[in-house]
Amino acid sequence: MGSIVIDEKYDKCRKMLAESISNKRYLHSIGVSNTAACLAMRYGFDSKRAYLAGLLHDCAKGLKNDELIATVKKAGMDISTTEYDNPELLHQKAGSVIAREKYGIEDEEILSAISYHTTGRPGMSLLEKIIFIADYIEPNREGLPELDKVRTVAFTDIDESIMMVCASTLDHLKSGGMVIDDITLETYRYYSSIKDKKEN
Ligand code: DGI
Ligand code: FE
Ligand code: FE
Repeated sequence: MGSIVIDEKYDKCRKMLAESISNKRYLHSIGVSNTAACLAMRYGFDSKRAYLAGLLHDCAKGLKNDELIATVKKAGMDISTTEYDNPELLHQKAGSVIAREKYGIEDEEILSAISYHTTGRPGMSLLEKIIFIADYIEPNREGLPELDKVRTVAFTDIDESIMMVCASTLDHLKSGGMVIDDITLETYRYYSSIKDKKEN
């Protein structure tokens, strides 16, 4: 249902996903997958791989906090103090573990795009950028700051759109008194400096 990619492999992933996250989250994932496929066409990346990364980016959203921690720990990945205190952040790392183990994804670029879709990171790969942005601009998103502008800029200058998303995430975290992860701040600084360099 709701797919621009027809392939048995994707049917199976969609079915498994629909059974493990809420319907709202599933529709968001379909939105991200289709948006990621379009951004891939624009920037020269394989659309089907982008589609799959978008589809699975939030596959760990159905897990409770203790399950997120256990999943990431079991895979031998590090958990920072900030992540322990805000386990919601761990759905990116746990998502890559589940995509590999449950969905059988072996494509390391896809797994990495899932791993960094919430915080981003400095020097993201093209697919990481595509998923980071698609997550923010997909058609079902509502009420985020400057959404229409970010949607336009995403298709003209993806780095600038990342800087805009990072800035609005930081504002949101600050106004809600939430802990800002170092990597969230580093991503913002990195993409702001790219913008500054382009302007000078
Ligand atoms: O999973 P989604 O809702 O589709 O979107 P996402 O993966 O970008 O997660 C968004 C949430 O992540 C949002 O509630 C803010 C939170 N977040 C992002 N960066 C940070 C953060 N939360 C904390 N505490 N610290 C961060 O640096
Ligand atoms: Fe997410
Ligand atoms: Fe998402």
